[in-house]
Amino acid sequence: MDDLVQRFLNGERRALARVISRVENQTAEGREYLRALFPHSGKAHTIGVTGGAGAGKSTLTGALAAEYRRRGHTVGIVAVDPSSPFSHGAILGDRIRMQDLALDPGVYVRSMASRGALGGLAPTIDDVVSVMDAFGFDYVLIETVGAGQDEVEVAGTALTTILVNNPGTGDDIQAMKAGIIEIADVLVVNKADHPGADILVSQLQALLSLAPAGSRRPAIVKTTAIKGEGLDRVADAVAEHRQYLETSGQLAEQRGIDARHQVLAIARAILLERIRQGTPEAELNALVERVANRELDPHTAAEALAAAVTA
Ligand SMILES: Nc1nc2c(ncn2[C@@H]2O[C@H](COP(=O)(O)OP(=O)(O)OP(=O)(O)O)[C@@H](O)[C@H]2O)c(=O)[nH]1
Ligand SMILES: [Mg+2]
Repeated sequence: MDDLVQRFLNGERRALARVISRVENQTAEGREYLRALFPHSGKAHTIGVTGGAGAGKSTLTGALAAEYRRRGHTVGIVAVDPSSPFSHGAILGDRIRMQDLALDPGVYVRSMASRGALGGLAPTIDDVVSVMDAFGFDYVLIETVGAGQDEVEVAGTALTTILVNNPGTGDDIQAMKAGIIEIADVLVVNKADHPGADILVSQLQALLSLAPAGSRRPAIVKTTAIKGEGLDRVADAVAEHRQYLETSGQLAEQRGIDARHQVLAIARAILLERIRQGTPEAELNALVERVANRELDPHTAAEALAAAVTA
């Protein structure tokens, strides 16, 4: 193990790939690696890229990575959507091709299934991000599919969250009303080559003007990710947000929130796993049946399961 850790710390990509696999599989060995490497993390700026299906998250992530490379930074990418083009090595855009990124030693791309072995989403993503961070990438970009819980998860994982919107869909404004806008640190209007981009920008500006006085207004940036356009302004907006986090003292606060979120998410996953392991299937079935028959309420049943493994 020490040898692999050493090669990892020396910057060998093969060692990185092996460590990520172990960590992702949530083996005891993986946890040992994480324990050894975690103290080396905490230096990267982590960026979550979220938004609706097909909004251009993968394209934008690739184009943003290319922009950071132009600026001389290294980039790790975690793509958390199994349907993501990253997992198929597909073309990302006219100018930025996955192959270019894959050949660049300053970029490392890792696709992940959206569910970990324990059935929990957050712990494994956080762990893979920590490993990439520890490897020394300046930026770690995390693409997640924008449905349901994932936005909340990515917001908890990344220091800066980019929300990708598209003109002419109408969905976005609905999503904003549902409170998703609150998680966005940078609002991107992608597919600006389509009609309606400026209208969407105005709508977003109007929405932001309703935010409570004194709260930070996220920047709104138009991009045509497929042509690599607007990414310099996205990178600037991220830098501006980073600056804000530092000067407002929120960076330290955010790290505290993230650490708490991670520890509790892992503790929850451990307890659930213990309950699954420690409860014979027949016993679980019997308990569930009593709940279904209204002989027992679900809280009492769950308490019984938890008590059996935590006593
Ligand atoms: N016209 C136009 N098309 C774009 C732009 N950015 C992405 N696309 C296209 O939009 C489609 C979806 O892009 P992706 O990058 O795969 O979007 P995604 O959000 O990652 O999609 P999922 O991960 O499947 O939810 C692809 O056909 C892209 O080529 C853009 O700026 N303009
Ligand atoms: Mg994608």
